[in-house]
Formats: sequence, structure tokens, C-alpha cells
Amino acid sequence: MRNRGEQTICAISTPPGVGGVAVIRVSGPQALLICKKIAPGLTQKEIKSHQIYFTKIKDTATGISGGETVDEVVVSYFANGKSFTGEEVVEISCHGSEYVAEKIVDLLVDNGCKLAEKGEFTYRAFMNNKIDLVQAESVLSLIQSQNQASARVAVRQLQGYVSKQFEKLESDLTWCLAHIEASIDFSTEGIDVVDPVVLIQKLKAIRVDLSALVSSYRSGRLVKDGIKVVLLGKPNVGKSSLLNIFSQDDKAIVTPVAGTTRDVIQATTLFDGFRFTISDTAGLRATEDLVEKIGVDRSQKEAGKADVVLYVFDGTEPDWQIAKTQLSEVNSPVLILVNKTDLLSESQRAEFRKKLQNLSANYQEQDIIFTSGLDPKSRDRVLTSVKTKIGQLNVLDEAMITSARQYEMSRHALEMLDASLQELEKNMGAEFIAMYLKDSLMSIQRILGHVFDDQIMDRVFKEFCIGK
Ligand SMILES: Nc1nc2c(ncn2[C@@H]2O[C@H](COP(=O)(O)OP(=O)(O)OP(=O)(O)O)[C@@H](O)[C@H]2O)c(=O)[nH]1
Ligand SMILES: [Mg+2]
Repeated sequence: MRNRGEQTICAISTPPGVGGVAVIRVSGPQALLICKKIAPGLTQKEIKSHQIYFTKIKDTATGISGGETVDEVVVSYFANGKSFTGEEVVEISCHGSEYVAEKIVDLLVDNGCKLAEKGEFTYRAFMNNKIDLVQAESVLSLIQSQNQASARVAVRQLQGYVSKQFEKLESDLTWCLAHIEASIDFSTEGIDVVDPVVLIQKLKAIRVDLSALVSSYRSGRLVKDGIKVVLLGKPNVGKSSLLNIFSQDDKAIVTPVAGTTRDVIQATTLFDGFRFTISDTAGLRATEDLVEKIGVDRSQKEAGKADVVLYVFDGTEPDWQIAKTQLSEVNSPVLILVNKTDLLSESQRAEFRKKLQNLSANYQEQDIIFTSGLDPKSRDRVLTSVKTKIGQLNVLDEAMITSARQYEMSRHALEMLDASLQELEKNMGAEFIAMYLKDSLMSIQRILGHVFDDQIMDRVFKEFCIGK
């Protein structure tokens, strides 16, 4: 991908399969020239940037005079420097047959195009300074977004909101580093270039901004990947019934037989702009049945991966001793669902709440939800409580990191910044302070792609699909 800038590339940009239209993208110095060869009608027109043209794609290899018409298409033209990739780009919208789209790509290749590699259009946009690496990653996030919140966050990243924060860090760190390096240069002449107190203040301010970005990843991950919720509890308490209600789907088998669910069953659902992945699990109990034993093992493992565990009681016959043991083995945040409440009176509910709070002081009023596996209204109450339990997921007001790469590198930058602050506060040599700061700065520059690194490029662009 790296040395192909001189070549003109093409690919189908719409998903495989049949659709109303398919779009073929062509980018590079010869984009229009090659397209004119397969759409001779374009040669008679004056082609202007950001205009569309109706024309025919012709296959001249068939022997038919003037070539056989492959399809009637609409061609959009973007001049060099005025497109997403920064190069000359032609987009051909044809009828959405897989055969037709592939035929057009074949014709483009026969006339001099190269097939694009995964993410090569976005890579070119990056290489031509149209976007930085943070924005390139946001393109992928936006394509992959499956809910309102993740799409919103990705669009904001694409618009450069997060990049601006990293650029500010880059510029502030550069200022500090420049002054420290100057003080090293002038140290023999006894000139104080920067007051250490000012420098400490400045670095601490950078630290505040950088930590905010690092901690935004927790929310970012939940927004992008969804919130993972696991239903846990004794057999027959109504976990599978609740899964079906939460996912609004008949996913899991429900029977009055204890031990019905043997494996982890997952369903996803969108609620309030967020994506929830909900796992139903085998009821927890000591058993001699080999299959069930494996199932119980899996339940516990699944609970370990949860953002929130929903521990389900059968409200009509709670087993406090077992619940206490089972709950003590859960390390994730827990909400208690008291199920089958359609069978409970008001006073029984109040008593239940009291006993639960005696069981552990951990369970506040808002952590206990009375549900019924027979009542779809339980869904809203439980999913709202899950969101509250997770805490603030503010997708509009803050710059949010959603990429693991950006998170790892920001954390490294923060560690190095802390190391330099420690050196500074201990009044150690300026060389050490500068060394750590340089490392921190490099990490920020790598995030933005301001220093070129083969491995990073591979990591970012290998996840893209062809045609993007
Ligand atoms: N009355 C009433 N019955 C319920 C409720 N929830 C579930 N049930 C019934 O309780 C029985 C067990 O429900 P399941 O959803 O299979 O329970 P489970 O916890 O998944 O059970 P295992 O898979 O064995 O662990 C079924 O007969 C359900 O119809 C509820 O809220 N009220
Ligand atoms: Mg079940």
C-alpha cells in the first residue's frame, strides 16, 4: 500500500450482494482518463469537479461496434485535491448487480487500474493530509457503528474533535520540551530559561487533559462495543424469560424444569441509543450432571466479563444462603432482580427488600428491581438501571477515545509524563526530564500519525474493508 500513490486504484465500495445501486470508487492520477476509456460518452462532455454525469459503460472487447453496453450509470467526478482521498476521484453508481459491478471493476483493471487494498482510500486520505490517524480510525468506527451513540461519537471524531485535543497536548508538550532542552543547552552559561515552578504547573495542566482522555476510554468502549450484561442466578428463577423480554425475541427455551439452559445464550438489543449484549446463563447449582457442570462453569466465566451482572432471585422462594455465596463470587457491579413479582404482594416485596439489605449493605434501593419474566415492562426499568449503574456515559460533551490503540498510547504518554514530573519535583537532571517528556510527546504524535510508523499503519488499516 505504501508505494502505490502513483497508481490509480479501484474497488466496489458498497457491500457484497444485490442492492438498488452499487458504487465503484476510482482514485489516483489517471482516474478520469481510465474511466473515459470504459465510458466513451464522457469524452464528449466537459467534466467538472463535483458534477454528476449520466453515461454508459461499454465493453469494447466483445467485437460489437462501439462496444457492448454493460450498464447505464451515473458518474460523479471530484478533481485532484478536492476529494476525500485528496486525489482525482471518480465514483461510478451502477445498478446493484454483483455481476455488473464486478464487470465494471474488471474493465477498469483491464484499462490500467489496480485493485485497491483494504482501507487504501482512507490511507491515501491520510497520506495526502486530508485526515489524521485518529480521523482515519473514526471512519472505521462510523462504518461499524450499530447504534446512535457510537455513530455520534464516531462522527465527532471524524470532524476532528478528538484530534484537536491531541494536537493541543502535542503543542503543549512541545513547548515544555523545547524549554527544557534550551535550559540544558544554556546550563553552562548559568541562564535559567524556564522557571521550574512554571514548568511543573504547565505539565500538571497537561496531565489533567491527558488523564481525561485516558479515562474517557471506559465510556468510549461501552459506546462502541456495547454494554455487556449477564443474567445469573439459581435454576428456574426466570433468567431465560427475562432474556427474551429484554431482547424482544424468543431466543432462549423457557420451561418449568430447573436446569433448562445449559449454555450461554447471547442476544443484543438497542435501548436509549445504546447497544446491549445480554447473556443468559445456566442456573448456578451444585450438580453431578457433566453437561450442566460445564454450563455452570461457563456461567461463572461469563459473569467475569460483564459490565453489569443481573443477579436474579425467584421472589416467591428466595434462597438467602445460596444467594449470599453466589453473590460473593461475582466481581462485576451487580443489580438484583427480584423476579416473579406478579406472584408477590406489596408487603412481601417490602419484606424482601429489608432482607436483601440485611444480606449486604452493598445493595442500595436503586440496585434492587422488582421484575416479572411475564411482563415486557420490566425491560425499560432494568435497562435504564443498567445505564445508571454504569455511570455517566456522556457522548455529546466530551472528546471520547474509542480505539484501543489510542488508549494504549495515551496511557503510555501519561506514564511518561508522570515520570518526568517526578524527576522535576525531585529536582533531578534536565536530561532525564527531557527524555521522559520526549517519549510522552512521541506517543501523542504516533496517535495522530504525525510520526510515521509502519507497524501502526498496519494496525490501523488492516481492519478496514476493501473499498473504504
Ligand atoms: N409467574 C411467573 N413465572 C415466571 C416468571 N419468570 C419466569 N417464570 C416461569 O418460571 C419457569 C422458569 O423460567 P425460566 O426462564 O426457564 O428460568 P431460568 O432461570 O432460565 O431457568 P434455568 O434455565 O433452569 O436456569 C418457567 O415456567 C417460566 O414461565 C415470572 O416473572 N412470573
Ligand atoms: Mg434458562
